Order: sequence, then structure tokens, then C-alpha cells
Amino acid sequence: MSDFFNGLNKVRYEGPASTNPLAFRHYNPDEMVMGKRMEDHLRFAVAYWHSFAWEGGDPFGGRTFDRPWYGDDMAHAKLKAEVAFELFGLLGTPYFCFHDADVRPEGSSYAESVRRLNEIADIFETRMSETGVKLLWGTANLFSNRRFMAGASTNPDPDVFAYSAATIKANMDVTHRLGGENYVLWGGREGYETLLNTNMGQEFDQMGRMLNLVVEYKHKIGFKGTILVEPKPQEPSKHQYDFDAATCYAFLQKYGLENEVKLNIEVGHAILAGHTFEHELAYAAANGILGSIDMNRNDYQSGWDTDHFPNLVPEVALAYYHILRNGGLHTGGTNFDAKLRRQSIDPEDLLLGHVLGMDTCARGLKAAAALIEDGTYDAFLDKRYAGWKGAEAQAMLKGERALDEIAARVERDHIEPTPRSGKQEYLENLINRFC
Ligand code: XUL
Ligand code: CO
Repeated sequence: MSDFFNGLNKVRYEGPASTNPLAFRHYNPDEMVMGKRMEDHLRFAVAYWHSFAWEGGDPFGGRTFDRPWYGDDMAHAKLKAEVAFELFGLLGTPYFCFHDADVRPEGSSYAESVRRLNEIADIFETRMSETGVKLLWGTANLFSNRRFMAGASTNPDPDVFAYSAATIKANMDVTHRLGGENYVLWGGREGYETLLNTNMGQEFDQMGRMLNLVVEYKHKIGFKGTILVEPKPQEPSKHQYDFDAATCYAFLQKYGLENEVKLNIEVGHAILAGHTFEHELAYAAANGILGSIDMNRNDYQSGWDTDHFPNLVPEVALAYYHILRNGGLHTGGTNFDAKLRRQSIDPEDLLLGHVLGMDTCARGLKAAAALIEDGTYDAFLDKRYAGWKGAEAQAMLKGERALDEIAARVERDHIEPTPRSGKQEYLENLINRFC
């Protein structure tokens, strides 16, 4: 035991009337929601990078946090791992996620970096079996080191492609060894700063090959988890190729991967792409590629990807509505890709941030379930599209009517469509009843 969280107790469910800031008022892991335990719906994960690797810097100033595990050697990395499992225990989060660069200092060679990663994974393996905490997903950091500045798989230099492939392999091996339930690829440098120095078609083919290599290796080693791509339109690159869910789906189809790879959809990334979170979830669900979620929120004034902990129940409720309608998160989970504000420097702030996020998600889930159980909303949607159940409508949809045949029917039957209200205000107020 480290003494980092000295004096802080495990966060417990105390119910909505509790005024204890270090208690859950809504997240009650064993509570049944639509026939399933709340914990099994939400599948919460702590993100190693934000809680343990991020130091509170911004473009105008450096580190504000003071953590005993900051340092560039293995002793510090091991202390960080110990404290990480202490946080998971205090919160009762069943999962965590990490990049290689979050958990070990970079070595002086590829081989040394991998040795260090494996050494930390040994600690994870022990702590995971002691505590029952599981790995939601692992991933490789292919964006921080300067070798990746012109891309990882999309780099003009094939040596960087090879180095990236090797790094992904090492991270897939560790994820597999730790029983990870997914493997994530986020391409922060897979894009460009200026099109003037970029051959876009060549870079697409490189990225498509890399993702196929990943899928081939998954099957080779018998990894049963889901391979996930995380869309984001920009930041750090000016333009990233995995712009949004629809762009990713087109990419997956072009390279024959639409049945092998799903998406990890993040709230702030959806907003950056000019969508809502639920738009991205609904798009992915409609195309069978909804995999997992990175939960956070943006600062809506700055318009940038600020990775706040989520605090808006109605937005989160709509997200879980689409997730429940998709049959849940399956191998995915709710990963808090969220960080403390740089003034939140106390150890207890790490707990308070997650309590905020977990309670917001629990309220959102319960609201979504209540909305579904009430049935009014789904009945409204069914009714709106009910005309499509008719025989002629079905024939049009199934391709049994040609354009001229449809035109002939419109003329013969004097079809004059009657506009109907979309009822947006009614629906917005209906949703408010449950949030
Ligand atoms: C960056 C981001 C990443 C991915 C994992 O915006 O969301 O942390 O989730 O690489
Ligand atoms: Co993310």
C-alpha cells in the first residue's frame, strides 16, 4: 500500500439523499436495470493516461499536480501501478485502460521499451488476479514520440510504419496476456498538417494495410477481444483520417474490415466533428459497428476537446438510450477518457471526478431505461414509420418496384402526401420527464 490516498475510504452507494461528496447517489452496482446489474451495463473503466500520466500542464504553464510517481524510471512506474490499483479499489471500477507510454518509461531501444512494458504487465497481472479488476482495452501510444510526428502507419517513411507495427504487436500481446476485452487504435497523427506535403491515397493504403495486419495478428494469436478504431476529426493533426463514425465506416468497407472492426466513440470527438454523441452512436449502431465508448464532455464555450468528466444527465441519457437499443455495450464499456482540471490537485479530486462521472452515467442509464420501459417514445417512433409496413411501401423498399412503376401508381391513385408534425417540442419535453 502506498500512502497516497491516506485517510480516504472506499466510495459506497448511499442513495440520492446522501450529501456525502465521496459517496455514490446513483451508481449502485448491484441494482437491476432492465434485468441486468447496473455494473454490467455500464462497465466503467479508469483511463490510466488522464489519472496517472497527465501532469496538469497547459500551453501556458507546466505541471500543477504533485504525484510521488512522476519520474522517468521503472521504480516510479511501479509505484504508479500500485497507486492505480488503489484508485480502482476505492472507486470499485471493474476495468481500466492504458497506452504503453502511460505505464512505462520509454526505453533506449524498441526491445527495452517492450521489456519494460512486460515488467509492468507482470505487476498488472498480479494485481488483477488479487483484485478482480479487468482490462477493458489496451492500446499503443503512436503519437507522443517525435518519431511519429508525420504519422505512424501513414508515415512517408516505411521504417516508421514497421516500428509502429512492432509497437502495436507488443501492445496486442500484453492486452491478450492480461485478458483485455478489446484493443483500440486511435490515430492522432494519422492525417496531415498540410496537404501540400501529403499523398492522401498512398497514406490510406498504408493505414488500411496496418489495420489488416492487426486483424490478421488478432486471429493468429487467438485474441477474442474486439478491435476498435476511435474516430476523431482533428487534434493533434489538422485533419485526421478517422474523422467520424461515417468516415471510419467507409474506410473499413474499402479495406474489407467492416465485419472485423468496430468503433470506440468518444463524446468530445463527436462534438469536434460537428455531431452530437448520440448521432455517432446511432450511426454506428445502424451499421453494426458500435463497440465501446469514451465518456467525457467538452467545454462547450472553448469548442475544444477538453476531456471534462461528464455532468449533463439528459445528454448522457440519450447516449445510453442508443446503447440499450443496441443491446448494450457487449465487449465494450464506459471508459472515462476524462481528466481533472489543473487546479484540482488533491488526491481526493481523483475520486471526486470519477464519482461525478459515474453518478452522471448511472442517472443517464436509469433515465434511458425508464424511457424505454415507459414505451411512449418508442411507440411514437414506431407510429411515425408505420406507413412503411404497408405492402406497397415494403415492395418499394425491397427493390420490387421500378421508378416508372412507382410514378404510375402515384398518378393512378392520385397520391398527394399529407405533411405531419415532427413533434420535436413534444419529444423534448417527453425526454425531460425521465431525466
Ligand atoms: C485522444 C484520445 C485517446 C484515445 C486512446 O483524444 O481520446 O486518449 O482514447 O489513444
Ligand atoms: Co479517447
